[in-house]
Amino acid sequence: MKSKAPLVRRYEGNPILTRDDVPYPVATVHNAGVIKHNDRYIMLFRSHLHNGRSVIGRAESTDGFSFSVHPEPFLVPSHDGIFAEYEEFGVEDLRINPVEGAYLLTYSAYSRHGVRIALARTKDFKSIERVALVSQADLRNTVIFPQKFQGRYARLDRPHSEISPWSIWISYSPDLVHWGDSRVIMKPVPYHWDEMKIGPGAPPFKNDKGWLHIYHGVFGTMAGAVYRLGVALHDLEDPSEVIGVSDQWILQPEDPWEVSGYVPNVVFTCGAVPENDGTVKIYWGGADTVMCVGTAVIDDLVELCLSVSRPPL
Ligand code: BMA
Repeated sequence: MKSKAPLVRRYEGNPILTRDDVPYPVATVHNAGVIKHNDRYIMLFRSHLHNGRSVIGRAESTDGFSFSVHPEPFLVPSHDGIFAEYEEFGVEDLRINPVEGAYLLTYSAYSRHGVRIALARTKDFKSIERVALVSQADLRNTVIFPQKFQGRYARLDRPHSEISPWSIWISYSPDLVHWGDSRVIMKPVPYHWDEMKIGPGAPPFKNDKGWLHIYHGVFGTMAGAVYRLGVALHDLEDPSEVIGVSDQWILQPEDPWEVSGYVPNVVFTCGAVPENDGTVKIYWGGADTVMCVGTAVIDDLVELCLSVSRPPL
């Protein structure tokens, strides 16, 4: 980029949500899915309880910056059937995926068996229906595209492997429950800002050039891992085709509440809200401790994907 202005303009009121805003006892507030629903912003955020396990809370806002938290958690580990077995250690990092008039909630279900993805559905953020566990262990960070492609739903996710740096994969489903036809579409680049691992971030959203996907990438340093955000553009008709992925990060930990906290040097996104004025509000957890927001111009992010692109694989 020629300009030195930051691509993501941090909101001056950051952090926008902390544990002090939560009416029940929690240690952190972070990694929230966010969506605009009936002109209100709904945020489903993760909190560590004081036993170290996580639950999901709900906050609402009229402007996307100032949120108030519902008195009770929105989603806690299930006590019923198969979900109880696989959510025993907590529920984490929920994404809100708008698909066909409903909101599909994808979240990490932790248990003694590992981490896998659970899918739930809501229309109103009041009642919630668990649909299915949609992956085996170990797999995390699942986002679903808002529309079908040739009759199938598509998702991005991030399986774990010891052989390869953790990468972004695509899978397809006829019914949201059974997924397959999986393949890797984006990998970290050695000695790059995201060389250690990458994973899906906010659910992709559409613009005239493609699907914009804001993801996270990790670099290992002598002082531990640094989590940053990057951006990729997927083909409108074929989301497995990455048209462009920026060679540069768009956000890195800089503010004091991003640099230090429960896990230092982390900015991690699970949600972004595109606005009618051509901007997008990007929400991120700072140091796994607080929630922050910033604004970017969508065309600038698209331009970055196309102008300083690197091979996705
Ligand atoms: C990842 C996930 C995220 C977390 C990040 C930084 O592996 O556990 O929930 O924000 O690490 O700690």
